Amino acid sequence: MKNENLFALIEARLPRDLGGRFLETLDSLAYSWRDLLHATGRLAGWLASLQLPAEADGTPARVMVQVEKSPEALLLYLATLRAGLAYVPLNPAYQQGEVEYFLNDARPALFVCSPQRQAALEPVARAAGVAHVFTLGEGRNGSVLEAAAPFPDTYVTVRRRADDLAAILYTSGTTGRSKGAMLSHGNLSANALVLDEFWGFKEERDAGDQDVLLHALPLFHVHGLFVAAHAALLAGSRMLFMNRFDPPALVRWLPKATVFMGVPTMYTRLLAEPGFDRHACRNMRLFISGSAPLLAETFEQFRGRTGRAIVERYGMSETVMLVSNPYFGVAADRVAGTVGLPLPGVEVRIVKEDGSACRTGEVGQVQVRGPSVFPGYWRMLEKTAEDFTADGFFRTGDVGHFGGSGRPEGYLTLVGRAKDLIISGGYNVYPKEIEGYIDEMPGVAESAVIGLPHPDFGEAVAAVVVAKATAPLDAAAIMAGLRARIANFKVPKRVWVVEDLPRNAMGKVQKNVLRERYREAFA
Ligand code: MCA
Repeated sequence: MKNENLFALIEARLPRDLGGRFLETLDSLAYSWRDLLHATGRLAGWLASLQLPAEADGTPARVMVQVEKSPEALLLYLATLRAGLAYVPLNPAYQQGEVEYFLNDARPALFVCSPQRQAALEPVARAAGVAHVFTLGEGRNGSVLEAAAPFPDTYVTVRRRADDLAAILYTSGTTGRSKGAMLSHGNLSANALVLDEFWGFKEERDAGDQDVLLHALPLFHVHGLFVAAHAALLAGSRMLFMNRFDPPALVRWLPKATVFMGVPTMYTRLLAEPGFDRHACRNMRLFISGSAPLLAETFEQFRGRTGRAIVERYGMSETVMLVSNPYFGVAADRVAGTVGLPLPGVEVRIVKEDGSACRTGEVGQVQVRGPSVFPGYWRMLEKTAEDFTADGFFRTGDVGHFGGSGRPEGYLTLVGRAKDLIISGGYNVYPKEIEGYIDEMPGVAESAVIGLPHPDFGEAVAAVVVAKATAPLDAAAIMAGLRARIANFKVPKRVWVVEDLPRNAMGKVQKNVLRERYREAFA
């Protein structure tokens, strides 16, 4: 039987010259493909030595990781795959209370955090029943590396089947409770292989050219961890690795790169960078945008400045990548304002409320099925059942249409979300969660959290709060209170204290009225 572990696929495609560079950092550290094999070998050997117990049904133990971005964080992810364990990455911006929820939900056997946070988080992890707590720092430090150092640098990758759990990615939920999307080795491998061809990595490799990926995305989400990193790993491409998105440094590095993937905020920030022009992009063959809608205006401005047409694509944590504008063909095939065509093997349909199919141009719910679509949410059978149709399509919660408005037939345009979601700089935020925190504050009667147009983040989180008659409320105090409890990207960038919230005849808060009222707040 073939080993369907995603790491086995990566191993099968390693470049012949293992001495070649797999990763380079801004401060000139270089890692070869051999270093990748050896480091993940030692780390996987160490992970195996911990004998992290699988569940009775065979579900592998979880390794939860909340660390700053570093090459070693990427190696730890790959070693977790290699050891056959399930990787659960967390945004380092999450505060203690948020981490506590994830620990209690995923029940990891091992928790890895940054050294600075160990004192605060280790007791929380222990209380959640975590047996092992280790640290990994940004500068090649931390107890993980010390523990793994004595292990041999060879390791036989654990056999996994395609439907075995490889990772759990938490996504915020409409009810305010985050859900863990379970992704299998098969989900991740299938998607990586499709993108390898669809975006031209395979063709470049076959032609003997070497792609170089400029990696500036976080490593705890689908975009940076899976889409970008897997593309480079399967193609044997070098990664120019930036621990954080830094536009001037990125512009300096661009001439050495051929591929970049980013969220729209990164593209608008690049456009604000003086040296960002055709010359800086002279070796670039591919710019990918996703995680949030790319404005047609940004697409055009980018083309004017660089001569390159950004490839916008669409995916979710639950599905990995689903739809993409074409890479092959002519630039005019990339249609601004659309996310493009379903990827090979992915079925996308648009349906009405009653489940019947929409005509071309008609707006409806987007449903998807395919090899990269997840099997369900971690320990949420009912929620999983609700989100799949009887014939196995996942209800994305997004609303869109094929063709229409003068767009080519078969091209998907997203026009909104059935779920009340805010996307800020590529991060998803559900109002309900933030409202929950605000409503708990003393003196608050009720609140409505909305997304407002923002020039940098696309949308920004804002809150409209009603005070109890007894207590005056201070917007700044609400923001400070939230800052102490939730990740900074979720904290409203503006808070308004008002007498009451607009309601419809049924008594439901009219968020559309609020969005209209405050539309220009960040203009
Ligand atoms: C940072 N801040 C934000 C955001 N990022 N606020 C709202 N939304 C954000 N996205 C806060 C900071 O905490 C800080 O707050 C203030 O805004 C300014 O920070 P700044 O230094 O300008 O921000 P940054 O650190 O440069 O971050 C901007 C960023 C980052 C690089 C665009 O947000 C980012 O990496 N976004 C990418 C997210 C991503 O990978 N999404 C993929 C999800 P203060 O000063 O008050 O502390 S995967 C996904 O969605 C799917 C499935 C898909 O299809 O890809």
